[in-house]
Amino acid sequence: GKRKATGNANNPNHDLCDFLMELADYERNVSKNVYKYNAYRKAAGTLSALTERVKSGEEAKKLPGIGVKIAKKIDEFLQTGKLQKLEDIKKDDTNVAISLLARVSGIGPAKAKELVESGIKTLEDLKKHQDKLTHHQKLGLKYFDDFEKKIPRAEIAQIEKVLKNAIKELNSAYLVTICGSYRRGKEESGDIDVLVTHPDYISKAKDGKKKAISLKTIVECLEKKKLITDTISLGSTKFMGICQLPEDKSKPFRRLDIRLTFHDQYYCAILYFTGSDLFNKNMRAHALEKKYTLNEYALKRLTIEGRPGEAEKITSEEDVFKFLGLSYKDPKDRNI
Ligand code: DCP
Ligand code: MG
Ligand code: MN
Repeated sequence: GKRKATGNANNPNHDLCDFLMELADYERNVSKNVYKYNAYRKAAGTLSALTERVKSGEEAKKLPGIGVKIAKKIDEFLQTGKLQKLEDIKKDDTNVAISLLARVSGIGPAKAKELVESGIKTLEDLKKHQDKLTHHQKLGLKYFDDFEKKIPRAEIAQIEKVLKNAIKELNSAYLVTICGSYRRGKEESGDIDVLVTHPDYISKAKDGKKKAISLKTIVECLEKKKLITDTISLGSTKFMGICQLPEDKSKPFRRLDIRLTFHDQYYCAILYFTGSDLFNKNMRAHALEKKYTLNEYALKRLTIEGRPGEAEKITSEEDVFKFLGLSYKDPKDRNI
């Protein structure tokens, strides 16, 4: 898997965010410490939202998600222009190799470590040992350079047009929403996250009625339109694959995810897939405090025994915020 972006290039704390994200990657890919991974990411997220340059660790410590240890690292970086811990990590070839291989789509930290321990340390090595890779990992390797490139907002808007036209040609009642960082208004995205539903596709409907709605049909249609170029995996509700703008073959290949969700679960799904993942985490924690459980399917009140009850009737994202006693947050304000 690859690295997440924090903020933009004109962020005055860009270099600090970079070193925190490098530490985050190291914790995820090499140490496999998810706790530290999230802590560094949260701190980077906080700094990326500032409009002023941080002057000291002391000052940074007052901000959410920055404690004593990260404050000390910020001081070291501000004073010396580098971080010894990162320099040491980078001196170790094994760390560097694991981090590189873990950037291939489909290769996780465990697989990256296993490969490096078997002597495979570069993308060239990997190309020679494709028998050790899954279909997904082979595609990740093939499109390694393209997948490292961010997708400009304008290109996603073009892809959105092609996608919506094609799906609505199939059946005009389909509802299509591009979620993820694009919906949060980001200028660049790592991939394209699409959510599809249909008014007839509801969780309690008879199978016969549901059959008319099919993700496979949608995918085949998008292949015919030359938007989808490869399939990583296709299930009844989840497609993972690769697309390219049909009208411009000079454009990179892009990661595309499509999920088909029940109409009565659509707004919980939109909320979830709009993210950010940290925003979702906070919202789920808040839900628990209010004795609710929230996921990508439903919002359910917890019984006294702590078991989830019936799903609440949700017909908009606003509904979820209301049930939880929160004021509505626009997608662009969910970039934490
Ligand atoms: N998501 C989540 N928890 C995860 C992974 C994903 O809550 N562990 C949700 C929130 C994300 C959304 O799914 O915003 C889409 O996942 P992406 O990995 O595509 O993340 P983004 O679209 O936010 O960022 P990027 O621009 O990197 O694609
Ligand atoms: Mg995304
Ligand atoms: Mn995605």
